[in-house]
Amino acid sequence: MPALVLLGAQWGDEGKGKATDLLGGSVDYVVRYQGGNNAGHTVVVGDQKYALHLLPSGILSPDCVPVIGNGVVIDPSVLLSELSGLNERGVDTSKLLISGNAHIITPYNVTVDKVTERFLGKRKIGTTGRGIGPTYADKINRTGIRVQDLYDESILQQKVEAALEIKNQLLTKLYNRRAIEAEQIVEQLLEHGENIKQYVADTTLILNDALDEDKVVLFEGGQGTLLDVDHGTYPFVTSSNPTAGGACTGTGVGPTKISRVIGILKAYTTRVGAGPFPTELFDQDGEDLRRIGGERGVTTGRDRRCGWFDAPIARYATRVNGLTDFFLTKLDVLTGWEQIPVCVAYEIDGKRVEELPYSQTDFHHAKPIYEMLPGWSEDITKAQTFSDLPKNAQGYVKALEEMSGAPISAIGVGPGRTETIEIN
Ligand code: 2SA
Ligand code: GDP
Ligand code: MG
Repeated sequence: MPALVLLGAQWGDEGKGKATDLLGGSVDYVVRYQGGNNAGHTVVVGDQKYALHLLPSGILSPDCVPVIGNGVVIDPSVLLSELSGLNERGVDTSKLLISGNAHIITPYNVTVDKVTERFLGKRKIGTTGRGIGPTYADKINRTGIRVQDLYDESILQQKVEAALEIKNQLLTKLYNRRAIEAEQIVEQLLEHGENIKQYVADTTLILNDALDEDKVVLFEGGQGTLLDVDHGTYPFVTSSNPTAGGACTGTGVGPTKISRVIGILKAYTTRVGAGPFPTELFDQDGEDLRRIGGERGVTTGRDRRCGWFDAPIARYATRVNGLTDFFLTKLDVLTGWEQIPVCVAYEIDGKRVEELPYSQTDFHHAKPIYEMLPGWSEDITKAQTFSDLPKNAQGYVKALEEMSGAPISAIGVGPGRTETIEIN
């Protein structure tokens, strides 16, 4: 088992943090490959709860090397405060490695993110306001600042000035804001550079060497398949590639090294921010899923939109990621419903459609076609094996597996490490 990818099969918050932590004990490296501190990954270890934003969830496994790959965007002040927060709680973070090619989220990227959302008004994306989109835009525009730039003052100065030339036009002329001074930004970035210097490395070389030595590397995705800038519900997406291909471009490890791609799949569906969501619930069931599932943004504290399970989404995730298996999470949240609706297909303009439509107009018009599955009322949080589950819960899992196009190899029945059923 050389390299494996673990990613979100829906719109994020499927429980990737818990799943990564679970595998953390048996892998040598855990690598974030995209996104930044827009992510919020929750890990519960015993009575301790950790909310990780930028650091890979493997940081909580003492023998595992946590890596931030080149595809990630890094806000250095957030990174430093996350590190010191973990240190205060006794977590050893000294093994962390950061790619020198990763891009830096600068204060002006955060400003542009926030003012753009305000400017868009009703058409806003509902971003996390962490500067993610503008930082990736700078990367693609070739006006970005990389980690390695923090160690060459003259280059940094030139790059920040060049980036601000356009941004200040935008801020002052369009958004009616004050211009941002390069001097102060450069000073701050140089200081951050010194503070993170000990972690900066050629992570691509290290990871490929590790794989050559038969070490196990886990790539941990942030957000989810439908938030992917290419394969998601564009424009209501994040600005990176959480899908499996992103693990290669975001780390410099080739696809031939990856032997397993695990999709984390919630037993129902949630989404944060704007955009289409066919099974969204606006009634008491939606409220109940939110309350019982604790569906609140880990980064922004926003309520998550909730709805029933959507099988075409799961099938789509299987297809675009080449999933080998799923971890089904939060099955316990569905305990107590007499019947559980599951979306098996859509009705679009009067026609039955089995697969996720590529046309966003069609997806906006998609109405879920539900099949009702019988629920269960027994507490399942203590279940350790598949046969410990009530018959109807077993039936629900089997039905989802059949509809989703890949086997389910683990089931989450609670937030804790041990509240997991592994299926061989
Ligand atoms: P951005 O900030 O540019 O990435 O926002 C673009 C869209 O991507 C969504 N997005 C997320 N969706 C779910 N979870 C995310 N992480 C946090 C969490 C979210 C939070 O774990 O709860 O706390 O609000 C995440 N990050 C980005 C975002 O909502 C936009 O729709
Ligand atoms: P991520 O972004 O995919 O890592 O997910 P989040 O941490 O944003 O949200 C998932 C939430 O569900 C967290 O609060 C987890 O502690 C919790 N969680 C994960 N798996 C399970 C599960 O099987 N059951 C329950 N009840 N909670 C879970
Ligand atoms: Mg999350």
